[in-house]
Amino acid sequence: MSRSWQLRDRSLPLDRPLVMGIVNVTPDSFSDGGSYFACDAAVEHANELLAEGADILDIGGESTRPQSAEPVPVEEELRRVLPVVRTLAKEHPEAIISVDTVKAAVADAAMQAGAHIVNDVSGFRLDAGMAAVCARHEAGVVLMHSRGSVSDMATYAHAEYANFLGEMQGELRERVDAALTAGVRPECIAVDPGIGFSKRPEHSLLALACLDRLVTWGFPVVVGASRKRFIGQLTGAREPAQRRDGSVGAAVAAYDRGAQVLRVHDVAATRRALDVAAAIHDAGVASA
Ligand code: HH2
Repeated sequence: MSRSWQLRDRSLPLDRPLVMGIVNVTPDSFSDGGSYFACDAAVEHANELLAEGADILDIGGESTRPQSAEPVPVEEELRRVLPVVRTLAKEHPEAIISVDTVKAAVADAAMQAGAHIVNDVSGFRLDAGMAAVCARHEAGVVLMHSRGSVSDMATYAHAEYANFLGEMQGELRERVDAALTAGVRPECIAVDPGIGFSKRPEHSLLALACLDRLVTWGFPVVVGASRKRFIGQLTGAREPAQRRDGSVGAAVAAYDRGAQVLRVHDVAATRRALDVAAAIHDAGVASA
């Protein structure tokens, strides 16, 4: 099946696994830096990820990490994200730029600055204006499953399920239907089960194991398992930065179950692993 994902004036073919490289612009991670240094460092990091084979750059100015998930005011998020989007759009006009935000004002400004995708970890739940902004710009959208607010969506505060797969898929489907009703074109939509978001490790494993159920909806499937807690638990790697090998394993397993976009920190390793997995997949298709 050769399809594509529509992103404003771009059409991204889905005939090979796509790597979405993570670029965080959170000045707290650049301890002594003001926004200028955070921007510089983010652009440099993005340049490295492109050289390593990233297909999409995902720029985020608000963390959902449990230990640092303070909501960021809209002006501050704009101050962090916009200079990076503008610089990358100018320096790499061919690059596909995604903005990781739950705020319509940030999405709108990022589109005007040259971004192509809105990656909303709330699936348009947290800002009533988000769907209209995305529809107006004909942006590519990633609708991710989560529950709760930015502050608690990556915790276990809402991780209670009677029937995990049924509830997760039902809630995500509601977000897809809301986007369609608001005028987002189906060919612009991708879905994401939200690994680690309002999910205990067993939920994340089940979401990955049963990814094929989301794939049958016909939208591209995005998976962001990179460096997440369940990988730390499975591999014993306490520090997120030590979780590369486990993350590559998760990316390959997700691709094997039909995911087309893998959101990762370690682009080079994931790219190489996915190229091998894709060659094996294609050889199987060719011989069938
Ligand atoms: N996970 C995080 C952020 N954005 N977007 C999508 N589509 N899917 C994900 O799984 C996803 C996401 C996790 O965010 P955070 O904990 O802030 O860390 P990082 O951005 O370094 O992954």
